[in-house]
Amino acid sequence: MRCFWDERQRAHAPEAEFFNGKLHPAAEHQGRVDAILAAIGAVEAPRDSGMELLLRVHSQEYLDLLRDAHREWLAAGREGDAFPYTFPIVGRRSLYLSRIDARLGQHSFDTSTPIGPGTWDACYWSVQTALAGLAAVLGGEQSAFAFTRPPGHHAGCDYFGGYSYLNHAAVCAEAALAAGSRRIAILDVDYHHGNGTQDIFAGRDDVLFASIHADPSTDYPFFWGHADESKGNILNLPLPRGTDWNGYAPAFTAAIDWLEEREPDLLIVSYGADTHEADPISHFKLKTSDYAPMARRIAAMGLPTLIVMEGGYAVDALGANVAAFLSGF
Ligand code: OKP
Ligand code: ZN
Repeated sequence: MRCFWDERQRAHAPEAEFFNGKLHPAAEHQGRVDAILAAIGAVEAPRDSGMELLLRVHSQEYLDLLRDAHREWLAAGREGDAFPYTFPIVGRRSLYLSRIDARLGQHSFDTSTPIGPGTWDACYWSVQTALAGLAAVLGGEQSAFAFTRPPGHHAGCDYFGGYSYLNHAAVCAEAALAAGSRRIAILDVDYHHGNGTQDIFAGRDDVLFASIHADPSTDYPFFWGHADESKGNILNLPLPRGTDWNGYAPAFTAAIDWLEEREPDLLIVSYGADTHEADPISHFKLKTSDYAPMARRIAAMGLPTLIVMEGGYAVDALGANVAAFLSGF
């Protein structure tokens, strides 16, 4: 399978994230990159297709913030990575203040997603990597893997969070529609609900979003991903902590059936390896040996398929998990 990656994606190197009342070493760190690259072998670098396709999903003022935030942070006399700390929860999002803290809070929903000096570059090239994978699929490859990093599925059209800044799956769905696809299926099998992707496409009939994830009553991102959000083009299948393949498989099959009934002509898989039993921030019990059968079932849909990388933080198992998943195609 053709795999895509750009070395400039390494430029995002967060030191820490804030949760449970303190800073923790960032889970989304460089070790993930080396683990995955070692396991997938040869990668192709993307060409630069510019900003145009990003703007089909993300707003200009949001993209401006991502690009400028760290410079403004330094100009305000701060050190290290830029973090939001106050959010316009009572409304007034239209009160577009120019102070960096207000801009950060207006475009984010957590304190786990810092912006460093290299974040914009890494995110920009990560989207280009995704678009290169899409181009391969539209060009006739049955499947392709875009090693997108940092992840994307928590990012909305104008917000970051959950280690995500630009939503690769969403940009690729819009790009595919622009290139003539009729209906896109997005299957999200990361441990966490893909709230950004859901927000971006809710109410549409040309993009379907099916997600299997940890019950947001107990797990991040809490405020999205509940079963009762399923309607129209959205299907959420939350599962309890401790779920193993036996518990996972029925929901997974239901998601695939639901997508197939709606006759998409292209599939985008948001793949997270954080469903693995060893994942340090997650609580499912999938095994490395579960990923190839999972992927074979997806491949049996017979659709041109782009796989984009989301989470997966058990660095020692990560390479094997990604390789196992890709082997199923
Ligand atoms: C990104 B992706 C950890 C608290 C912060 C943020 C999780 C982001 C996951 N206990 N969690 O979906 O893998
Ligand atoms: Zn995740």
